[in-house]
Amino acid sequence: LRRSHSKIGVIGVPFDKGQLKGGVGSGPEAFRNLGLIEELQGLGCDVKDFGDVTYEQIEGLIVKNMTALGHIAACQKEVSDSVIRIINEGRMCLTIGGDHSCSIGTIDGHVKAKGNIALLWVDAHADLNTNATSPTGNVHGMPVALLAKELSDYWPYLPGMDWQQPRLSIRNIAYIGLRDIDSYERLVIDKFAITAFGMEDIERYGIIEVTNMALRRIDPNNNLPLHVSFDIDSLDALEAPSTGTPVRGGLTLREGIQVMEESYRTQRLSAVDLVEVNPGLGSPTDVKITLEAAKHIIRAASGHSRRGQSPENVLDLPQ
Ligand code: Z70
Ligand code: MN
Ligand code: MN
Repeated sequence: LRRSHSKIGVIGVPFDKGQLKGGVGSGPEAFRNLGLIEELQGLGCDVKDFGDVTYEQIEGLIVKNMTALGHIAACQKEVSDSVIRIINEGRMCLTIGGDHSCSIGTIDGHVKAKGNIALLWVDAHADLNTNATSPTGNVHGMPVALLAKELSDYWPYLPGMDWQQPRLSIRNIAYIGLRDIDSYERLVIDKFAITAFGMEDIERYGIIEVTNMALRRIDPNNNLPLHVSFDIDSLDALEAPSTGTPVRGGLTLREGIQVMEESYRTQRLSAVDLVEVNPGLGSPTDVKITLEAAKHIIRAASGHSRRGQSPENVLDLPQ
C-alpha cells in the first residue's frame, strides 16, 4: 500500500565544534561519496540536495563551561534557517551531521516552521546537560536542555543565541536507547518525569512496543509533526564503531531500523537528524560498517520497507 515516494530535502552539516574529536565534520562528505542521495532517489523518493551548511563564526562569545559557542551560535542559526526553507517546501528534512549540536538548529527550524512538534531522541546519551551541570563543557551534550521550555530558568543569557528560544515542552520529548547518563541528567529526567526508555525497557517490552509507547506519550492525539534525532551511538558499538563515544550494550541495527519504520508509519515523520558518524575514527572496515548502518536507518526513514515493494501500476510479471 505505502510507496516510498517521500519528498525529501537533504542538508549536510559538516560541524564538529560541539565536541572535541576531529573527523565528525566529514560525515556529510562520506555519505555523499557513498551515494546516499542517488540511493534515496533509487528508492523512488523525490530528493533535493540543499548542500552543506556554511557559516562564519562569531568572535568573542564566552560563556562558562560552554566550548565554542561562537561556532555553535553561528552554525546552528544557519541550520535552523535551512530547515525552515526545506519544511516550507513540503519536504521531510533529512539532516546529516556533524555532531549532535546540529539538532539545536534542526529542531529550532522545525518548530519555527510547523509550530509544536513531537521529538524522539534516539541516543545512548541524554544530551540534557546545562553549562552548569556538564562534566565536559561540550555542547553536543546540551541540545535537549537548550530546547526544553522547563529548563529555561537554568540557563544564563547566551550571547549570539537570541534566535534560539526553548520552544519544546518536555511532555513532547522521549528518549530511546539511553545507557550512559550523567547524574544531573538523571535528576532532570526524574524531576520532570521525561519519557525515557533505556536499554532495560527495550529488553522488557521490545523495540516496537517501546517506540509506540514513546510516540503515544509525546503525541497522544496523533496529530503532531514528528522529529527523530538519531545519534548513531544509540546503536551498539559493534554495529556503529566509528563514533566519538561508542557505548556497548546498545541497539542492534535491526532495532534502529524498527524505530524508524514505526516513526515513518505515523505518516507524520517530518524531520530526521543522523548525527555523530565520525569517518575519522576506527579502521576502514569500522567506517564502512558505521556508514552502512546509518544508511539503513536513513532508508527506513525515507519509507523503504524491508518487505520489498512490487513494481508500480503492474499486476503481473512480464511473459
Ligand atoms: C556527556 C557530556 C555525549 C555524545 C557524548 C557526553 C555527551 N554526557 N553525547 N557523546 N553523542 O559531555 O555531556
Ligand atoms: Mn547525542
Ligand atoms: Mn550519544
